[in-house]
Amino acid sequence: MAGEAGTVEAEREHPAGPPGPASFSDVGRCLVMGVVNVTPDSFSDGGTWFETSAAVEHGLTLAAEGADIVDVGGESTRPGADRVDEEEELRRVCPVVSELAAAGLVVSVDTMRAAVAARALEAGARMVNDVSGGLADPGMTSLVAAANVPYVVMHWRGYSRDMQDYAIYTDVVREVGDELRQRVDAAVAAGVDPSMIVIDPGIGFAKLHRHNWALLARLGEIARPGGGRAFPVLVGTSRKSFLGSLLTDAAGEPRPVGARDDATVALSTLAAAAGAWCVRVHAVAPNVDAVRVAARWAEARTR
Ligand code: PMM
Repeated sequence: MAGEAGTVEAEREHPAGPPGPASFSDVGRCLVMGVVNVTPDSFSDGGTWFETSAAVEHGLTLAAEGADIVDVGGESTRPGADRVDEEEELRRVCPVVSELAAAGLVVSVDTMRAAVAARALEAGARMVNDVSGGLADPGMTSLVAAANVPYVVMHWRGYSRDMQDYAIYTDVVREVGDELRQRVDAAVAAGVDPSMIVIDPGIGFAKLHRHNWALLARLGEIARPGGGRAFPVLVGTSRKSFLGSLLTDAAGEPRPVGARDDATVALSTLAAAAGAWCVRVHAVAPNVDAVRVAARWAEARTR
């Protein structure tokens, strides 16, 4: 799924270089996106990076650990979360994007709002990560089309408050693929260049644990939603609750959020070996090791 033009380093030196996802990925391996949640209430790290200075510091640390992209978000999407208003989301996100972009990092903005995406792009973000795949804001796809930046289209069925009510599937891989196809078609109809689209099965978003596992086991099919052309795939499993439920202790208690990074690393290795374009993670350093191992393993397999 890797592309042909440029490296992330080259992109940092030549910010006007080729803007598509292919231009980020000629590092010969799956990319690693580090998470910077500027929120008080994310499930994984809520509150830790809520102050602008702490969030900037954290983004710089993730880049120093090898993150290819840092993903800055100001709205928690944990199951049950209420929406944050637009002004507050802008207040959280823009200064952090601005400082990280000025420091030369490749920054993506994790938002469902076109206005936030627009301001973040003005502040230097180079990619839009929309967990709603264009469903939450009808202005998002035309904004992305005009900006001509990489656009992550995630599978989504509703806002976090009640999304788990929609975790109903007969054949989850086929249905997620068909719904992603619809979102991709809508984005292209709005003018988004297909080569700018990255797709994401939306692990944990309107999914039961067994749905997450089915999707992860069949990433190759997800890459070709609806059986059509292949898109780069981004996978976000980091610290999510299906890992906690898998790794119960002797008393049957789920593994706490802060102790799920080793399992995340295992999944990053598997996802990279399956051809994922990028993994979105909180603990960058061990996941960079994982995708490097997967790349070397894949290389040995082809010899
Ligand atoms: N997961 C979260 C937030 N944003 N974006 C994409 N593209 N894919 C994901 O799986 C995803 C995301 C939730 O995790 P967090 O609250 O720890 O950031």
